Amino acid sequence: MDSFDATAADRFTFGLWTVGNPGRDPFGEPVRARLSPVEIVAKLAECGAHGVNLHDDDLVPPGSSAAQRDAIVAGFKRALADHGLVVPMATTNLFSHPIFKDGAFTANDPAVRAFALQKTMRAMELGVELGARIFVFWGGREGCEADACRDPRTAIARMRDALDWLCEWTHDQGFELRFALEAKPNEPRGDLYLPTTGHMLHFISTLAHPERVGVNPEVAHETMAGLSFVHAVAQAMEAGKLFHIDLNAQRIGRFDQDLRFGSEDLRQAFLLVRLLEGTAGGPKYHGPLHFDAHAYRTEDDGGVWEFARGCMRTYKILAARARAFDADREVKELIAEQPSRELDPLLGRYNKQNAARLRALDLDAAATARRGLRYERLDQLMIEHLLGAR
Ligand code: GCO
Ligand code: MN
Ligand code: MN
Repeated sequence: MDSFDATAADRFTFGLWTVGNPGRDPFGEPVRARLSPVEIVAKLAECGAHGVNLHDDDLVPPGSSAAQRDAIVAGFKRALADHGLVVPMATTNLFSHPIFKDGAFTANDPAVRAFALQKTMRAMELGVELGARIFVFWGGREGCEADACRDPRTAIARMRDALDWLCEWTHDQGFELRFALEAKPNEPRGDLYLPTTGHMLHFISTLAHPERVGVNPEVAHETMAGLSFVHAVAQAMEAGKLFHIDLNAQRIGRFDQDLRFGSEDLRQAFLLVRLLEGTAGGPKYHGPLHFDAHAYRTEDDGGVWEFARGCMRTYKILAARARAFDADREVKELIAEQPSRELDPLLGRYNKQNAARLRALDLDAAATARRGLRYERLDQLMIEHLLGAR
């Protein structure tokens, strides 16, 4: 045990489906036995996690009777209490059952949409019963291959109807649930609707109750689209919409890898942790730090817990590196370095007087353009901190 091992105060969470992933892939059968939710709770607590999240079906197998459901939930609650774990987030599986082959909330068949809403209402009741305050929407199969099957505008309108409906319903139930929308560009469908966090942020502004809805960006998903995950998260934070986050690792151009946090693109991982921890200034993220990742298919159960510890340790190591980087005097000087701040107030606010002053300014474009910005040095310092050389 060292200072990088996790404790509950670190707010780390895992999904039942993450450490419980048996290693099935499209080409091969499971390589590990399924762990029960109660076993997972005990193991996660031992590793220093703070919470566990779930899809409805991860805990209560589809087709369970009401009595079976209640017994499973009671047993799970006992395990949570015994091991001091919480359930900050819950979600619905709207992708495994064959009925969802053409999507859930966006499917053409109203019977599918009705089933999806009903399943989500029940999943919300389960989540609230377990204490969840955040409900994630990942549109697993909300997309298409044969694009002519539906006008994409209709798909978006149906998604809006479903979310508005569920916002009203949770309100009527007195549930204090906030919704977090998770974007993904493709997989398992050829194209998924609302494919990036940016698409989601705009979509939220069109909802009837936008204040109850935010985003759940995932490292792998924004990276699959070739975009900067850090910028997506920053935009969500700036809009007050980062309700939850899915941490993992991914290489551009690949299938959704959901790898151990920090195991690819350490540079993005460093910048992400720096942003979330606010070591460079600005508000920090206070929500759960959720790992939506799974162990390599090469691993046995021991490897799964190595994987879980690795996600959390890497986060904490990167947080320490980010603090050191932002406390470095040379780094501070390079970032603060500006020829003059005196134009900032003028640029920050339009009024007629400022417009007239700006119009009349004598700006030396050539001199400004000649100035080197020293970003090479700044970036090298970042790399040296990241590599532990400073
Ligand atoms: C993926 C997704 C899922 C969702 C999860 C919660 O990797 O394809 O990220 O893992 O996050 O289903 O809704
Ligand atoms: Mn995810
Ligand atoms: Mn993923």
